[in-house]
Amino acid sequence: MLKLYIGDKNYSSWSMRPWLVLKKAQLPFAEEMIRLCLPDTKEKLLQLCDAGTVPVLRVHDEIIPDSLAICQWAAKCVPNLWPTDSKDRDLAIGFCKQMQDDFADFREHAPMNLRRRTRTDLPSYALGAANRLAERWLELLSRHDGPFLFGNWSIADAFSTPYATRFVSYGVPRPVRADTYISELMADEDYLQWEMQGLSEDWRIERVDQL
Ligand SMILES: N[C@@H](CCC(=O)N[C@@H](CS)C(=O)NCC(=O)O)C(=O)O
Repeated sequence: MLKLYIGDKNYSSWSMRPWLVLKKAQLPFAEEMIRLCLPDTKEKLLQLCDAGTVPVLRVHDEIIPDSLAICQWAAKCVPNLWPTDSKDRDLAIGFCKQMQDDFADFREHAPMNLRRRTRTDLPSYALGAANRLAERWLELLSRHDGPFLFGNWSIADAFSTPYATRFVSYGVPRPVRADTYISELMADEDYLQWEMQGLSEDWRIERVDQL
């Protein structure tokens, strides 16, 4: 029995990734939301695991924190979640690490907020990070036919999806090919299910909504 603990669907970019991956893997799972930025959020998260963050996957009695670790676990059950070519697989894993660790300036100034639609000018360094990310997408997309980074959909695309929503939410300029990729990610039926549930959350995190 699998249970995925997640944050708010409108705001929790890290939670979206393994949720999409478990859906694509067709692994049945229960989910429980721990709302972020409330006075008791940290206490609840720390009760769940030492990392004190979501997402967390419970597999029987085992607890797996960290979005990439959860996706790696899913790929052990359903290997085609990674590209089949071993070089591509290594590249895809490295790409996911980069999605976690890099582009902090973009993430900070354009936090995931699915219901947000604005044209706020981002500071130049945040725009620079967004441009660098779009370039990385173009580089990978040019190596394969097919709509996704490694041809077929893979965990790398799940890691790109929250960034795709940031480009759209904040009206960040992007090259046409990157825009097509963003549209592809945001037309995905699992993404749309997540988005619909996120949009129906009727509470706000003011600090994020003001950006
Ligand atoms: N590296 C972790 C980061 C997870 C993370 O930062 N999650 C945020 C929610 S989107 C969180 O739990 N924040 C709550 C807090 O830090 O108190 C992962 O990939 O899962």
